[in-house]
Amino acid sequence: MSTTDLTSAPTELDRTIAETDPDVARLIAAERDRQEHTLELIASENHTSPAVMAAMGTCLTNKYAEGYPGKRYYGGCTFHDEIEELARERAKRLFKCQFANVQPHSGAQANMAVFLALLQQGDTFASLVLADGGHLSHGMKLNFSGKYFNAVHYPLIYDLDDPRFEQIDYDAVRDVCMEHKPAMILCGYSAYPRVIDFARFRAIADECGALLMADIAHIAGLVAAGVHPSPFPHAHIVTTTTHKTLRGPRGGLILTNDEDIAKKIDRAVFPGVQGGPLMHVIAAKAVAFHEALQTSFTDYAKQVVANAQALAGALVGKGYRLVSGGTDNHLMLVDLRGKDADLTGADAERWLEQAGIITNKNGVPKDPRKPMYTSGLRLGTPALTTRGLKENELQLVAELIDRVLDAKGDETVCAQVRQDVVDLCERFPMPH
Ligand code: DSN
Repeated sequence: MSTTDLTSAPTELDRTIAETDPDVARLIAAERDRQEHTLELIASENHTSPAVMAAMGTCLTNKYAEGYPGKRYYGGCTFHDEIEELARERAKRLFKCQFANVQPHSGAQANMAVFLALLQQGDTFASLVLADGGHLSHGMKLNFSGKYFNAVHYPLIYDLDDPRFEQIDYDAVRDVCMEHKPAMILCGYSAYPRVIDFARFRAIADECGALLMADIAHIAGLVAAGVHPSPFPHAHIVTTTTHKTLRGPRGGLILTNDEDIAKKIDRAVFPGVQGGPLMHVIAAKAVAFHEALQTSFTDYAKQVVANAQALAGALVGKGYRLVSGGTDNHLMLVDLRGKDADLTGADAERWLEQAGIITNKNGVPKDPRKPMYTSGLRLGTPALTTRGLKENELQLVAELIDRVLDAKGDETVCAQVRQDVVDLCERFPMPH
């Protein structure tokens, strides 16, 4: 296939939408082509199964179901009760915990509900220095978490001579928490490539009298498959998204083993921060949890990590510096300055996109550049692993990335790599 002819056959759904709205149908088809013919390396993205996607496009979107199973504010919720109950039961089985709220529309809304449920306005909480891999909802000044609560931050290890360079500084976590006595300690990150020691966080939380919240949005699929240690029984409260390594629909989820916390969370999600639940998305979550409970999902999660290690090893072999030296999970953070002092994450992201390799610029610890430029590039393997790529192909992907960056985005080189990307995509199609 030529790179100028990237069209795939219209689906039944395309035809249905096109009958009413050809403009939107054309854009959806174009986006599907884009996804089919590019390599998705954004660590927080994935390709859901056709069953998950189909569940979202159903009549369930027509219904208001404010409340919870058996306690709704609208009639006609019989099947919605069963669907939500199924989703809750499967989530509990998947993460081996006692309580689940499947209604949060997103990870940020799940986090907002936790703050509302467990903290008072102005309370102090501790989280990782945001520029070192945290998330907006972990205390960024413009976010609710930074506006209405007092965020204090713990650092990574920045001493080059320390073998744990750029890993969480647990001694400093303890120092920060003993000094500020936060009501809650937050762990779990958006760009942290190493295993999180939840037991150690819990010991610190107990010592300073804080609750421990784990936001496992990125690693949820790895946790569900037992490929990353579980935050349970250590965390009092766990939040996650459902669409990253967990490979479900775009959404959020809150888990706990504590009945009292569970009651507060239910009230905080509804009516605290949300109205009607997105029942079509909750059905898709149920389908995704069912998929994640299968042995094949464990194999998938193991391969995600093996692929990340293959990609990381190949990049290091080509002279790239990875934050913390490597990865234990699905993602890595490339410090581009190790290869070329002038190279920014913004340039790398743009050039790679021209070659059909989709990534995102990301700050590295102590990054002197602004977030719109950055010195880093975040890469993850969940989506490529879903397509069936394995270690050998990830080494090839490292080669393609290096060709583009080494040529500083030269158009001819990008066009050649683009063709190799399309060939790879054709060999490893997206789930249909
Ligand atoms: N925006 C997500 C990410 O890309 O990591 C975090 O929510």
